[in-house]
Amino acid sequence: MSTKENVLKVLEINKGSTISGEELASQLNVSRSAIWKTIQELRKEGYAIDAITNKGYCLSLGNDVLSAQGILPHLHFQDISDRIFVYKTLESTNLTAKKMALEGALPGSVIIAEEQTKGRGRMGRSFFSPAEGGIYMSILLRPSLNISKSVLITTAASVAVCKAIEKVTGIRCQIKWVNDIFFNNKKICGILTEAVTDFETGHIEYIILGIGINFNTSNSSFPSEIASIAGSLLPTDENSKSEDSCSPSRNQLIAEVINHVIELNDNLESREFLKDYKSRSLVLGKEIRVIQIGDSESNLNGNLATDATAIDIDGDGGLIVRYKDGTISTLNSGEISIRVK
Ligand code: BTX
Repeated sequence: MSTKENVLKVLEINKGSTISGEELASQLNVSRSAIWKTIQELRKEGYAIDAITNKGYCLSLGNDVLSAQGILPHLHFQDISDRIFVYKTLESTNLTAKKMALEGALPGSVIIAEEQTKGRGRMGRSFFSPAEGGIYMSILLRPSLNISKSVLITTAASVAVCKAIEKVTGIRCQIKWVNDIFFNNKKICGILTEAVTDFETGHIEYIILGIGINFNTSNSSFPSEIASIAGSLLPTDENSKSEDSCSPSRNQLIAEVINHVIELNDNLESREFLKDYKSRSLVLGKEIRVIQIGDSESNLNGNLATDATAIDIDGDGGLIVRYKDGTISTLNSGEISIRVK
């Protein structure tokens, strides 16, 4: 680890309290002037570090610059502590995760960006990923079950994200089958699960779980085409952005998402989480419109749409629906979208 990473690590562990330059220097075995220079560098990168006369340095509790060092104190799985990679800007964390997987990255690696320039959604759609206020992360997982059950991975991830959000903010979110998380009837998070396949054997080597959360994205920043559907967990408007020391941090939420995803992924077969999934469902018991993307018998923006009632979630995370003619069917495919009427 570089001196900068080490200084940040100690400041994060002592976040909110003061540590003297002398103590930092002796703990890290570097000179006091090296500490001073490092603090200046960190400040330039946006870290809110106070220097208190005769006491030393203090990383403000309201500091929310994303960093591995800020995530680690909240992480339960310290064996992956050297697999957390944080970037300022990426095209897409899923894309970088895929490249890293092909280059031999280990399972449990997490790729995080402050901003994405080509954030991806399902079926070629895009995910708006501005700098400041968002969380864009991809977790590399080894599939623990047959890929035909892949809906289950997304289902478990939705529950993991909801539990993490509830732990860190106290907010109880709902899930719209299969991969959208809602708060106050607005979409605050999307999940994109992709697979990396071995070309020769055709085996799935990795699952890339991409998670995008509008954490404290300002509501006014959403582009007009999504302004009516997108929302933010803890919205701030530009004038009221504060360094409130009590507000939860993105680093904390990222760590809790990782904790819950790994825990649930290790216990997928038990399907215990499906109870939680159902209790958070935004669609069960509701009239919905089932949209088959890209079907030629189109009647909704080039897609086939049928009205149905959402009646249950099956053991593999599929959505059981009853069509108007009484036919019952289970939706599993990623090529299907639903709208709550
Ligand atoms: P999705 O296809 O279900 O949702 C994308 C749709 O959601 C868009 O067409 C638009 O209508 C709406 N939308 C776009 N941006 C936002 C936003 N910021 N908030 C709310 N609604 C929005 C969902 O796909 C999966 C998204 C996964 C995003 C993560 S971020 C980290 C990782 N890297 C990456 O490139 N994608 C994933």
